[in-house]
Amino acid sequence: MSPPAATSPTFSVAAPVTKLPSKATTANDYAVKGAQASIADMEGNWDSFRFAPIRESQVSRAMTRRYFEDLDAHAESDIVIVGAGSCGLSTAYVLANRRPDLRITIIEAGVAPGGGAWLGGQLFSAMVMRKPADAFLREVGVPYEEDDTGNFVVVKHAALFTSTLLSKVLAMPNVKLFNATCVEDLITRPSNGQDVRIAGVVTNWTLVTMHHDDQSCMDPNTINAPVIISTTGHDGPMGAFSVKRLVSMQRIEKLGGMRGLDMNTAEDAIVKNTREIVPGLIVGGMELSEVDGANRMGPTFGAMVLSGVKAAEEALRVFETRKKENAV
Ligand code: 48N
Repeated sequence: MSPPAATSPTFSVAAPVTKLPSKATTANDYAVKGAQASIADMEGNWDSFRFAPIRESQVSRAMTRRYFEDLDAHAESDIVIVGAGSCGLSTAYVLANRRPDLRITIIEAGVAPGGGAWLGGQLFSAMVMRKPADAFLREVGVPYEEDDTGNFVVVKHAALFTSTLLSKVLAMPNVKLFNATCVEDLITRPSNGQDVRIAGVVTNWTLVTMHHDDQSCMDPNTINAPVIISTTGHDGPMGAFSVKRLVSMQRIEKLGGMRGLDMNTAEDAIVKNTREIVPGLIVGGMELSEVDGANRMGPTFGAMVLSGVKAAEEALRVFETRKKENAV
């Protein structure tokens, strides 16, 4: 006999109202679908203030129902972006705007997306972007100051850039961010004989991924997609994940290894060389410096956003090719 399904009392919900009684201050005043109290209704009325009623299971169901609906839908994605740093988020912003018809999935190992873009450099707040990356800031709507040289702009706090970009990306209906989730392998398909092309990602909760060595096997989950964009950076516990995995699966021979800091050389190279490294896998941002042996640029972020713009362009080219080949 199946266990009794937990049933929560169903609250009777009155017809949606557009306007609350003039001074809505009791819980019942709010607990009508569509009712919208204002802050002014509450100010000065704290003695009688109460939240609308709830049952804990309703919170659980509100979260889990949506999460697993998303997981089910995104099991087949059009494009997966690995890493929600400045490059990955810029890629997602461009892709989702240019192709609202595509199902875009972002996998971010950290609880907090944003990667290294919450601070400018050495924990200083301001973020520098060399022109013409200011064009991206204007498109996203991030305020900045022009430097007197005319060669670069400064966002007063890196978190202003990252939070603005993140809010725009998360608000897009065709984008889903799975954070605290790690890509711990790549899905492959045979391609041209002994080669393989990338056809999806293998994921696990990041906390599980971090403990494969000290726990028994904990199998992963999977997401199929014809195009993967890897922007896992060069830093942190999982930096350059995908290109390191290509070496360990002997799909590429070795990594070039990131070179010393040279802003002028580094930023042009990262943007120009953002590309499909192996069929189905595009690499951008600082992960690219590891595979190409490119210089690092240090605390300037223009290459990250414009590498994202180029990665999005490359991804759409690859996506259309795969669609023609019907290669999934
Ligand atoms: O910010 P990062 O590290 O990477 P990018 O390429 O978006 O931006 C790089 C930039 O922050 C710099 O390093 C600057 C310009 N400095 C350069 C220099 O010379 O020092 O973001 C990568 C994201 C992080 O949030 C990671 O948590 C995440 O990728 N990540 C992963 N997410 C899921 N699965 C993985 N396997 C994984 N590995 C990393």
